[in-house]
This record gives sequence, C-alpha cells and structure tokens, in this order.
Amino acid sequence: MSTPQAIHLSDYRPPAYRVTHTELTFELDPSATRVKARLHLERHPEREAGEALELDGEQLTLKSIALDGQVLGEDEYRLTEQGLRIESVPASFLLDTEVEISPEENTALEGLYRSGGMFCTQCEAEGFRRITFYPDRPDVMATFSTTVVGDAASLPVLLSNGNPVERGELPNGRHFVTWEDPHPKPCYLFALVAGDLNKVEDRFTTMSGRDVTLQIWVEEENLGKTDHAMASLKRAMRWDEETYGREYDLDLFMIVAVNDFNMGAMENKGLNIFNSAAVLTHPDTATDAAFQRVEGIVAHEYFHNWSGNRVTCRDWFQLSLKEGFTVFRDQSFSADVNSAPVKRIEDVSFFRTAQFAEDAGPTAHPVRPDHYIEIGNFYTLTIYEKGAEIVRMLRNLVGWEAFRRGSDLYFSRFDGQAVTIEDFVTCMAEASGQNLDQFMLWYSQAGTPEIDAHGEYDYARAEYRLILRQRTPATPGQSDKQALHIPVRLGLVGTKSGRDLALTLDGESLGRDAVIHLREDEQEFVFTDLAEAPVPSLARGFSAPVKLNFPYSREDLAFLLANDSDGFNRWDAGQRLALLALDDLIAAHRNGVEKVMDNRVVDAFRTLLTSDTDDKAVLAEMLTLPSEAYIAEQQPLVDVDAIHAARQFVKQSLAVTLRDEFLAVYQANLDDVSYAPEPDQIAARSLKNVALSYLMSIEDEEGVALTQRQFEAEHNMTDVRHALTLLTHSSRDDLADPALKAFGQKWAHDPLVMDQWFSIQVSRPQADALERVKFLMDHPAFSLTNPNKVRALIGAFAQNRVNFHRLDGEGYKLLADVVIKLNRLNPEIAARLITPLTRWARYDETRQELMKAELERIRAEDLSPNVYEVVEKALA
Ligand code: B3K
Ligand code: ZN
Repeated sequence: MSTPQAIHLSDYRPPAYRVTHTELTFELDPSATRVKARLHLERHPEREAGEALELDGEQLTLKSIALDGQVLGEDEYRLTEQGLRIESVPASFLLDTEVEISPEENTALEGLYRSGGMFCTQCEAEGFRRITFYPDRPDVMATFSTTVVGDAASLPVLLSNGNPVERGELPNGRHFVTWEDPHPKPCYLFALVAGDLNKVEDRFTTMSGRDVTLQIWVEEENLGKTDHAMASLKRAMRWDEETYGREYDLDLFMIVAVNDFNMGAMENKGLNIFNSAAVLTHPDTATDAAFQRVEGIVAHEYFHNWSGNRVTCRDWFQLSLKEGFTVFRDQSFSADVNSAPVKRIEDVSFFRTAQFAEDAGPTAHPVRPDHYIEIGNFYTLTIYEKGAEIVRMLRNLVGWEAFRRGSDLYFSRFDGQAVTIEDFVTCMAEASGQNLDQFMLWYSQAGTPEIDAHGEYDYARAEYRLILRQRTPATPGQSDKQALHIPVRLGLVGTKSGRDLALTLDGESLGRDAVIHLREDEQEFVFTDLAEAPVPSLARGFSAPVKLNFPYSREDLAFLLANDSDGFNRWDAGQRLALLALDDLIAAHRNGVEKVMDNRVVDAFRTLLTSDTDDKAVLAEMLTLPSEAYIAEQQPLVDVDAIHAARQFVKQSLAVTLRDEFLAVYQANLDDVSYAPEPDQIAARSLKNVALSYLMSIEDEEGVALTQRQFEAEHNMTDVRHALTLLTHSSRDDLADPALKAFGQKWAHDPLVMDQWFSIQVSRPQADALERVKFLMDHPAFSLTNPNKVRALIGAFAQNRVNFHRLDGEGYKLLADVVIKLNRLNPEIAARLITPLTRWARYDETRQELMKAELERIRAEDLSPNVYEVVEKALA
C-alpha cells in the first residue's frame, strides 16, 4: 500500500458534479453481487464547465459503463485505485454503471457485507464507494430508488430506505422489492438489508396525526428481546416532538439487529441498522446498564433523523455538527426519562476518564479537526462527547428558550442541506443576540483547558475574591493556545449556615447559583456582601469540559460533600476527597511504608450510609470510589500496581470498618419484585450491588455467601453478572471457576451473554488473566471477525490495568498481535484497538520501551490507512 495522504479542511470545494437522483439495482449473491447504478448528474453551479467527472470506487469490478445511453469505450474513462474518471462530460447527463462486488469477502464490515446468513450495509463514512462508483461525500444529496433482488427462500426479507413501492416474483426462485426514498440524502445514509428476518411491529401517531409503522427486524431466536427497544423508540419519538418540535417524516421506521457491526448502530434514513448488542434486551440476559444503553442508542439514532439526516454535514470535518448535537440530545433525553443527576455523573465520569486521556495523548484533535488521513479514525470521544459538552455550554450560555429558537431556525433554514458548524452556531447567535465568536475556539482548539482557581475571604470587607487562571496544554500540531470562553457555574457555600450565599458581583445581584464567564487568561471576581466565609462550589454540573484545580482541604471537601446544594458537585467533592486519600496511599505503596486509612473518608462514608436519602441512585454513585482508570488520569506517572493496591486498600478498610452499615444497605435493598428497567428498581439494585462489592472485597464468610446466593438466585442479569464479577475477581479460584463454568454452560447459545462472560474473566486482577485471554481466543464462541467478540475479549483485556501492563510486556505483545491480524481483516476495529498502546508516555520507562517496541512492530507491517495514521501519531 502506498503512503496514505492527509486531506485538509482548507481544501474544501463543492463537488464538480452532483447527483440529483440515484437508481440502484442489487442482484444479491454472496460472492458475486451485481450492482447497477443509474446516476442523474449535473454540473455544480459554483464549478466551471468542462471539468472531469471523478467518482469514488474501491474494490469494485466494473462490468459496463454508459453515458446518456452510449456505451463508453476503454479510452473514454480511467479506472484507478480510488475510483473512476471521465475527462469530458456534458452539463447534465445520465451515467449507468454495473459493478460486481463480493460481500462474503468483506470482513472490514464497510459497504455491503454478510453477517451470518444475511446481507447488510454500513456506508458511513466512506463505505458507499465499496458498493458502486459515486461521489461519496456528504454534500451530494440525492433521492434514491433501490431495487433489491435476491433468492426468495434464503432472503425472504429485502429492505432499503424509504417506502416499499413494488414487489414481485422473478424466475429461478428469486424475488424483488423496490424502495423509494423521497428525502434527498447523502450516500452515507444508504442502507440495504436482506435475510431471513422476523419483525415486531408497532405504531406511532405523530403530533400532526401521521400514522407511522414501526418495525424491529431480528432473527427468530431474538423475537422476545425487542420490547424495550420498541418502547424506547416510541418514547424518543414523543420526546423529540415535545422538546424540539421534530416530527418523523416517513410512513415507516425500521430497525434491524445484526451480529457483526463495527459500531453501536447507524442512522440510515428510515432503516436504522443496529449492532444486536445495542438493541436486544431481556431481563435474563441484559443488565440495567445494557437496558439504558439500548434506550440511549435507539434515541440517538432516531434523533439523527433531523440532526444529521434532514440537515447533514458539508464534509467530514463537520462530523461533530451531527454527532455532538445528537449526543447532547440523547443525553438530555436519557436524563429526562431516568435519574438526571445520575446520568450526568455517569457521563462526566466517563468523559473525564476517557476523553481527557484522548486529549492528553498523541491522537488529540480539535472537535473540528483540520486534517485527517482516515475519517474512520475520527469517530472519537472528542468529536462525540466533547462536541456534546460544547453544545451543552451553548444551551447554558443562551438559555433553553433561545437555544430552542436557534435549533428551530437551524432545522428550517438548512432543511435538505449539507452545512457547517458555523451555520449551527450562527443560528444560536442570531436567536440569542449573543456574540459567540470567542466561543467558536472550542471547535478549533484541541486539549483540555485547566483552570487554576484560588480564593480568599476578607472578613473585614465581607468579600470573597476568586481568581481564575486558564491555560490549555500544547497538543500535537498546536503549541500555542488562546484563552477560551469558559462558563463557570458556581455557588459560595457559607461555612456557618451550610447554605448557598447570595452572590453579588460588581454590584449586581446574581442569585445563589450563577454563571461567571472566564474569557481572559486570568480574571478576578470579587463577590461582596458576604456575611460568612464560604467554600466555593465551582463548575457545578461540570459546566465546562475543563480540569478545575482548587486547593481544597479535606475538611472543605467533607463540608461540600455534606452541604453542597448541587448534587453533581456533592458527588465530585466525595471523589476529590477519595482521590486525596488515594494519593497518600499510592505514595505509601511506592515507598513501601505502611498504609493508613484516612478517617475523614471513613466518616464521610458512614454519614452517607446512615443518611436517610430518597435518592438511592445518587447514593450508589457517591459510594463508588474513583475507578483505577480515573485515578491513573490524575497521576503524573501511572503506577498501575500502586493504584490497584491503594484502591483495594481503601475499599477493604471501608468494608472492615463499616461492615454492618454495608450489610444493612444490602439487605434493605434486596427485593423480589419482577424485573423492570425502571429508575427506582435500577437505583435499588445499584445501591445493593455497590454494598455487596464492599462486603465481598474482604472475602469473609458472609460476603462470599451473599454473593454466591445472589449468583445462584438468577434473579436477573444485573444481579447475576455483578455477583459473577465479584466471584471471578476475588482471590479465590475455587469461587471463580465453578461460577464461570456454570454461567458459560448455561449461556453457550447466546452470543451477547457470552460477550459478558469473556469480558468478566479477562478483566480479573489475578495474574492468570493473560493466559485466560489466550485460552479463550480458541473458544468456539470467539471469532476475530466479529467486532463484539474482539471488544469483549481483547478490548476488555486491554482495560485490565494490572495485567495488560504486565512487566514482561506479554500484554502489549498480545494486543499488537491481534492488531496486526485485524489490520487486514477489519482496519477500523484494528485502529481503535491500538489506543491503549498510544498512551505509552504516561508509564514508567520500562513499560514505555515495551509499548513503543510493539508499536514499531506494527509499523513494520503493510498497513491500512487507519492503522497507519494511529501508529504514526503514536510514534511521532
Ligand atoms: N453515525 C454512526 C457512526 C458510524 C461510523 C462508522 N465508521 C453512528 C452514530 O453516531 O449514530
Ligand atoms: Zn451519531
């Protein structure tokens, strides 16, 4: 393969020719599918006459080509690795091509491929060029008419976008269905599914009275696992009408579950294709977390119908235009239908662990990158989650009402168009009358801003002076950073009253909870008329995606944990308090001195455990210690063993001292009501299971007995999986092995449950985790060509902090071996899998060298653009 070249945002030009209508016919065959395409093309008004026509196309065998009905001779067009070129074409014309492709050899799962016995597609970002010659870019929007022809016996169901308009029998046992999609769309939203599928059907009446048929298509054995996805879909449809005034626009909305899928799901117009893991649920096989994930993803893909499909991206640099906005929309939906504080805590915990790490590593990039080699590498936490945080800041800056007006303006002004991030932000500026120029920097500047905050209370003047200093560390290719516009939501909690004090800034009264705007490198805010000294509660609700440092004492943090009126910051105060204690213990472990537990943490936990709270879901979060990954994020140099030992020590110390309290919480939250994925039940289960984790951490007789009882009761997968994890992660193989064996035998037939079984065992801290991975790679349920299996086994192992980072380097070597194999089979998955190795700079020298050696070993291979780009950045 030749050295892949970067493409740049600054080189954007509209296409020379655009397609107004696309007619496709597929003759499906596993090894030789024929695709006929008739493209209605016309010159773009902004481009000059006489330019050549260039169409993208990869791995296509051209069988015939004709322009306006005239067959083209071999000297009238040119085929390259990247596509097809015709030097001279009229201003408007028809192009007919016929190509042959081989779905069964397509292990990259981009374009048209086989999953089990079915055919399905994944076209975003650039998969359509593996189906036919086409201007494969999002700013070419056409109506589509698609005829799918296939064997009637093995492929009774033939689906594509839009509405079915014709169907019939053909000779040789074949049949066809023709689909029309009246909404112009870019080809990345094209979809086709064919297979022996069964449907579950429901209806939805939209706010204007349109009757929509809803269908979820699955393989027969999964027919009992669609209720939750269907209910979620209807909730999402109603929510988008009520919240954003957005209504569905076709008579039919379909979801299909497929087993082999690179991502969670795909928002193809009218025909969403889902990874089965993101749609199928049943109380016996899916955890509460999985139920909530399904709800969120179903909503996310549905919301794309407006934020992404009706209004799409001009080019792939604008990816966050649709992804950031849609993640924000799905987060808001989940917050509205579940526990809002817990949703925020979960999202932020994940964000601060994983996106901060991305921002601090060699693949850091702006939310709108200015160049890339392979767009498939840019479906990142930065584009998605940081993009969503930016939209959230916008919502908070302009207020919900102006935000909604801005969103209405955006959808009406740009309906049917492919647009840019400026177009979106301009609507928000117009609707609110605010100047968002400085705010735009959030899109172009990479890295996590850090705010160093200091405060001082002056008794004599009854004033609190707060000084905020911002800086954004250099990221690859961006050494000089400018000051961002950072909204900091805050309260000042009175140390005597424990209440939020009234805020007066520059003579203006701001209430008790306000947003101040940091726009300079350094700013001072003087709050006046404060009768008591406060402890500041800063960046409430994580009001901006920044690291906020304030020299809190442990007493301050314990105070905020008890008194902050902002639930999110109360939780965060607990996390900060635990982190301070963990810091000491990590140091003690490294220095080989005795570890001593900080009593302030014990006291705080005792108070939490014995308090009378009605918010069990938040309490469960408060009782959860920062994860090893998050603790690692806070350390200058990651010492995996010290972090593991310190966290384990805190957990066990709490369990020993507060055993009775944990036991009481566990017992108070046991129930035998029939399972429902409802907020109250989920909250009680999380609280009970957090308590069980502590009880089991000391592995005393009662903890073990309770865990085994919970495992054997088989009440629901949430409880069973939690108990199995505790048994498997305990120090006792006599607990782990029988439980794993029973579980593995019981669920051998269910791939999604087997994924959980794989993950649980390879994430155990015991020293045999790596050997288990190797052994399980030969398990009949494992397959390197199924992305879910790769994630469940290899991906999960790479998250096993202690064992992946083994000092003999065997963990790194195993990952590199898999990456090398997947580089050929599935480059998109291969490139994602490398991530943990790219973080080498965070570790000690020995590990750095071992990790870099594996990256070098990968680099020596003949690489796909995906893997090439990541490895080059990691070794730059
Ligand atoms: N838009 C898809 C992502 C597909 C990426 C494939 N390389 C899923 C989503 O964000 O909804
Ligand atoms: Zn999306």
